[in-house]
Amino acid sequence: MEHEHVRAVDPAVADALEGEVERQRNTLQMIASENHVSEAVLDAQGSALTNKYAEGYPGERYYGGCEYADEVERLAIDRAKELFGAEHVNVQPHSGTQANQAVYFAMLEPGDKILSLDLTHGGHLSHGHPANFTGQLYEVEQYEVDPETGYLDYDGLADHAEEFEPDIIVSGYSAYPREVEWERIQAVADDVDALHLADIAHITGLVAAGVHDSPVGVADFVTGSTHKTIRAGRGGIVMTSEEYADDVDAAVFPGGQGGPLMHNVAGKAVGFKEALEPEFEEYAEQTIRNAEVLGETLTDHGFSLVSGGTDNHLVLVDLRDSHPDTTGGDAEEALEEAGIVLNANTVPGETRSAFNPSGIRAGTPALTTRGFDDDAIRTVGECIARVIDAPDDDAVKADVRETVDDLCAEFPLYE
Ligand code: DSN
Repeated sequence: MEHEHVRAVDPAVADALEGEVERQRNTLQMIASENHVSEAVLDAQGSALTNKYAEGYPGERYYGGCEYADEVERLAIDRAKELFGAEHVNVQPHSGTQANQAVYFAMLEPGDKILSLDLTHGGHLSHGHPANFTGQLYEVEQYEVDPETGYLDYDGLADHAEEFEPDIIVSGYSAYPREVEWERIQAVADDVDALHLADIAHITGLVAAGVHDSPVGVADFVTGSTHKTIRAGRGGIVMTSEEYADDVDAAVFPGGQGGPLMHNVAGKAVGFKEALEPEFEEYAEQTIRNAEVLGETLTDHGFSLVSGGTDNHLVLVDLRDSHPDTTGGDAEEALEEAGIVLNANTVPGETRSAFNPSGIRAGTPALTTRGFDDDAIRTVGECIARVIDAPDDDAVKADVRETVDDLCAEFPLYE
């Protein structure tokens, strides 16, 4: 990737862009919310559609010259409908958070009640955290995972909902390694006459491929981001039934956004096309298999996993039992020095701060895109264990860095 046009104008930015490509090529990306999109998606996102204003929706725009914008947006919508089996799809949200914002804005009044999973138990800022607009505009209470098992406490959620009487229950998570039983949460929502928003940002690709149970057709609203496991253009998506279609569309535009980022909508269309190919299901299956192997390898080395394992693309490691003197931040930093990039993460029952919590979260979507198989992931798991066992040992980190170099050469990126 030469970025020759940027280089001709702005060598400083060209250096940074090339540096980023090299960083992604030469290190292992294990942040569970990240992936490597195809060059086709990159191409679409870097297209002249970035110049186009297309406020409105296909066939009903507030600007002229929208024939290609219309075509691209219709393709993105039709492909998303096919992938997810959704009645109505809005592909304009700039991000997963803005997709959630659209649902809240469409259905809630300020002061209405949200019941969502606590952030330290795997939830998301946009589900009602006090620092987020949701925590300030709405009345929020939060449910938790079972402290013993690490699984969602569905009975506790039901009791909490009965007592709190929320207007909306939010499901779908950022750091929850287990399959979600959408119907059980829907039953709770039905019992208390609440709406149900399922935010599948992390698992959009797994749901599209049919390797994780789908909330589409179960929950009233399903939101997601489009650049994580599904590997399409960067942004968000809202899916709902015809009943709420107009409200959601009006909440996205003009309610919360102006002109859609049409270059990203093009990236979504291209990525969705790729996700409709049979190979994508194999990719999604291997992503889950890789997370399983990673979890087993870490468990074999004495690490504790929240919930004891994983059903999806990520593992959440609680370091407090196995490495009480090592924080998530220490582990993240030492691993990055060895060429493995992941993030420190809070864990259920967190006893440290969100800035330097007690766990790490590791995901397999990006490595699986590079072709990592069971053996390669086992090697990665062993590398992670070696570094966390000795985070200050430079010789260990240098040795692991060599293994990382070998893996990067064996599974090249953006050749
Ligand atoms: N920040 C993303 C994550 O890492 O989970 C979600 O928006």
